[in-house]
Amino acid sequence: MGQFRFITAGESHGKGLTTIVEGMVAGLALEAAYINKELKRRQQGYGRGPRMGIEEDKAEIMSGIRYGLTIGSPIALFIANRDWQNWRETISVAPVDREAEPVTRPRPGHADLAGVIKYGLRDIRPILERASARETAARVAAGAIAKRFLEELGIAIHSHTVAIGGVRAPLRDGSPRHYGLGEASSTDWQQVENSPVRCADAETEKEMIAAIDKAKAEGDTLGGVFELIAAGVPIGLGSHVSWDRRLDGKIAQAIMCINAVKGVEIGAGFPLAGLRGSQAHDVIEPGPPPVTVSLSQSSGRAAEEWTEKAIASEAKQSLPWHHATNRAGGIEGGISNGEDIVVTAVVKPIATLAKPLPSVDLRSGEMVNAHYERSDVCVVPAAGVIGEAMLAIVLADACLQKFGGDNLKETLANYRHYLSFYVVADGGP
Ligand code: EPS
Repeated sequence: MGQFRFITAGESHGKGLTTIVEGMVAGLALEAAYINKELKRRQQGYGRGPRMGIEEDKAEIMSGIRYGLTIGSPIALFIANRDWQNWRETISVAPVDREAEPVTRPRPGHADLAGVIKYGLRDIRPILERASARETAARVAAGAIAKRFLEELGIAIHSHTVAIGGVRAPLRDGSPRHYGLGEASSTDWQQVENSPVRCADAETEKEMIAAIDKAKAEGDTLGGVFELIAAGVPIGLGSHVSWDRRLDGKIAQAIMCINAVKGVEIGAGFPLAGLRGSQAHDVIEPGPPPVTVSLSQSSGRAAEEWTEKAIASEAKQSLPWHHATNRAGGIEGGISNGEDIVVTAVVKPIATLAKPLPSVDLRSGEMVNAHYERSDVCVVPAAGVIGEAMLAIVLADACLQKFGGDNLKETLANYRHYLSFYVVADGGP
């Protein structure tokens, strides 16, 4: 990561989570309420466990903001763990008289076993505390800052649940997923926000809820698939020139590193394997692109406030060509091509089972059931919100690398200047 970076710290049942975000420009309007809204979205979702009833995630801004505006210095955020009150002895920073009983029954599919060996511990507790998806609250807080910045450039990011267990949402407008242009404009995002499983299709939503209920009753867990869409992305983020500058590579890493994610696709993804070259690509046609995204659609802001979005949209309209489809998911040769960026991720069923899988006790070497305290049944809806945060972080970083600037006005001026010569240059090498 380059211009825009962040690091998180904190154990799941420790005092709280800390994140430090570095590289954000000065002059960006940012309030805790904006970050807290994102934190709340992550906490919702049908299938979460009892822990979410305890926590009410709120970010305390410790630095980097003055009078509601960023000042260019690192932004430190703290999110308290309410549950820490119940774990003060177990997660004590200072030595205690009587240490907690060690966790010695590793859960298949979790970091438990490889973690204790790697870190030379006899207790799995420190591994599971940090491997816990609790850490993703800090990522969502960092991602909210990236999202706020991208809004200024007219870029909006959405997510929705495509599948839970074996239940799959129908394809939009009957066409194969990812193939249409203007994905963001063809989904009812308000409906997604209102859905407990973050799925816009009411019938599928019911089936997903029933599947979660069934898995819960049977002491099991469910995985699924979420989709991310970034709309309003300019042409030219990332680069084909070096492996580590390719935008799709950066996105894949940022999404794959979300807890429980086991697969990432960009655009048409894995089904491309079965297609011929003549079917797999997005034909370039003459004439300006069709207008697909209405200016006020992606957020609650009025159309006239979306100055940058309007400018970007106008710049796109000035091009003498357009893509007929979006199988590439908005990225060709590691460079954003101006279409919606479409990313899909597979979330495995989480490894903590109420009816635990067989394991081996690390102390006795005997066969036992894996460790269980309590857990979620399905985290796919929450994973989509975390995916939005990670995608926002990658895109904010890519925008800052491309357009630079130390204050927002400077960045926006650079952005407008770039858009002003969007049209293919005449002459040159
Ligand atoms: C998690 C186990 C559960 C989840 C937790 C992730 O927590 P606990 O062990 O306290 O019941 O609720 O997720 C969160 C706390 C969160 O904020 O998302 C795990 O083992 O990964």
